Amino acid sequence: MAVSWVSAAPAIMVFLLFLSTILSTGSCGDQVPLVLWSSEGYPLPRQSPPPAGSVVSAAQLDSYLSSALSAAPQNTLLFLQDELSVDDFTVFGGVFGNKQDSAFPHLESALQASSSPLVLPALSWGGSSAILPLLQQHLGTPPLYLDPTSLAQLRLNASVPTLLVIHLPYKAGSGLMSPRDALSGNDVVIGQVLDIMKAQDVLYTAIYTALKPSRVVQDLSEGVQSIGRTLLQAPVPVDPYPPLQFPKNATPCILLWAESLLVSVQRDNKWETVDLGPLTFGTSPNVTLTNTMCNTTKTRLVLNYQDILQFKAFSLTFSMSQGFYPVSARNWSTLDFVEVEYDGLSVVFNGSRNIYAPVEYSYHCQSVTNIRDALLVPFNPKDIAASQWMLSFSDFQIQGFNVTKLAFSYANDCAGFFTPGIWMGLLTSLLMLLILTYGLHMITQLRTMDRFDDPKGPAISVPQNE
Ligand SMILES: *[C@@H]1O[C@H](CO)[C@@H](O)[C@H](O)[C@H]1NC(C)=O
Ligand SMILES: *[C@@H]1O[C@H](CO)[C@@H](O)[C@H](O)[C@H]1NC(C)=O
Ligand SMILES: *[C@@H]1O[C@H](CO)[C@@H](O)[C@H](O)[C@H]1NC(C)=O
Ligand SMILES: *[C@@H]1O[C@H](CO)[C@@H](O)[C@H](O)[C@H]1NC(C)=O
Ligand SMILES: *[C@@H]1O[C@H](CO)[C@@H](O)[C@H](O)[C@H]1NC(C)=O
Ligand SMILES: CC(=O)N[C@H]1CO[C@H](CO)[C@@H](O)[C@@H]1O
Repeated sequence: MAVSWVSAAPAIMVFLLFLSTILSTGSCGDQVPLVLWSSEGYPLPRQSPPPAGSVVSAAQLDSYLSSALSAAPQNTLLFLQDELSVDDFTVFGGVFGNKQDSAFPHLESALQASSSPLVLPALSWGGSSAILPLLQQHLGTPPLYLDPTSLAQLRLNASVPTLLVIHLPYKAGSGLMSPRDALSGNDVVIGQVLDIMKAQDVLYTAIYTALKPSRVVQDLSEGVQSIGRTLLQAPVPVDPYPPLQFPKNATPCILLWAESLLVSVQRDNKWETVDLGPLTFGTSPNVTLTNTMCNTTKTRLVLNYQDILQFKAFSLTFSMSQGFYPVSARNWSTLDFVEVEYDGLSVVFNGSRNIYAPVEYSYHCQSVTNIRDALLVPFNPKDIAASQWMLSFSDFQIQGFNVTKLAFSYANDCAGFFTPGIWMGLLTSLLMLLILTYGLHMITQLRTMDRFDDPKGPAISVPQNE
């Protein structure tokens, strides 16, 4: 063959370049949160937070930092974690007033003590990599990198501005550490540093952010209203049916929509299934909402049916609550429980820390189920009755708070855009493309040889037929 590896090398380089651009542009929609606070009793200038859902760019960060640092103590601590997303604050943070189950007890106390912390839930990734140069520029001092193990030797002089960069050591993943353990390990380090500052009477400004997001979240930059499930945002004619609302003839406080609500029960080793969707939505629903209630912090939607799966009385209850999570500085709503009641018995499934949305948003998920990588887990894992029920809600959307009209707000989706499946598909197609490119390249390089022998030797003479 006349193709050499040398001639194929440019094609491979081009491919690798292509791959790296894809990888980097695929992530530019990702955001990390940033939390800025100052030592106790040293108020930061009050700044209006960015509107919900908007992404803070590097330039906006610059203006936030310059007004914060103009008045704040000049000793600045930058806590950099490898990965962090605003969702970590909800999933692992404590609900307001309850610090026991929080992974961030030190951070939460520091924020509560500080008079006006600044929380930017979504800082663009470009902005987060610009933070160190920006701080250096504002403070006029080079960063000092600090290893948490050398914390004990830290001696600071309050009158000399310093920029301390503390790379938080714990990292989730690689099977060694759960995300929660990594976050609480890092929180302990934050607590130690803050204690040292306090012990040495040094006033400080602290910033907690990350190098990259811990999970890829949806890009909210295009504005809260314009994206998401536009199909359900307004009662457009395309809608197969409107969402279920409660109360019926007034401004609703709860909205629910699903393509299907499948409920299965196991009886004598056989599964019996019913789709409650047609009984719940559409033109001829046969459901009552007795016992449904809502107030500003708790919502309970009870769907009561009759003669379902051979049960006389059957109900499905969705319990939601909302609360303020200090670290993310906003209220989040969670779907806490889904309860199945059948003829006086009941099984309860927990969804609390998996199913959540900012309180102004609705929650949407293509599939909410208690089977396999489930969002709903049995409240009591030992409860045998729970294993005899399967719930599977598809194209599920619920909003229990801040409903203002008969349409869902922007939906917080349970799946980020770049799911593992999408990545695998993308990489597989790129690999195929490489093989194809290489094949094509080989074909174009193919040349018929004009000689069949050593070109330096005498030419072959082919005897001609007379
Ligand atoms: C802090 O720095 C100032 C100015 O450099 C110096 O005068 C002072 O002695 C230092 N204080 C301590 C405790 O080192
Ligand atoms: C609702 O369901 C019950 C039980 O299956 C049935 O008896 C009743 O006729 C239904 N009502 C309507 C309006 O379909
Ligand atoms: C909302 O309802 C729950 C449950 O009924 C109750 O515990 C709570 O006090 C109520 N909150 C308000 C603000 O009414
Ligand atoms: C946020 O939650 C708290 C309770 O944790 C509640 O008092 C407050 O009204 C909520 N704010 C909004 C805007 O819903
Ligand atoms: C279900 O939720 C409750 C309260 O949110 C919690 O106490 C309980 O541990 C949870 N159960 C499981 C199995 O996660
Ligand atoms: C009806 C209702 O709860 N409206 C609230 C929705 O959220 C906005 C922003 O947090 C509040 O200002 C409204 O009062």
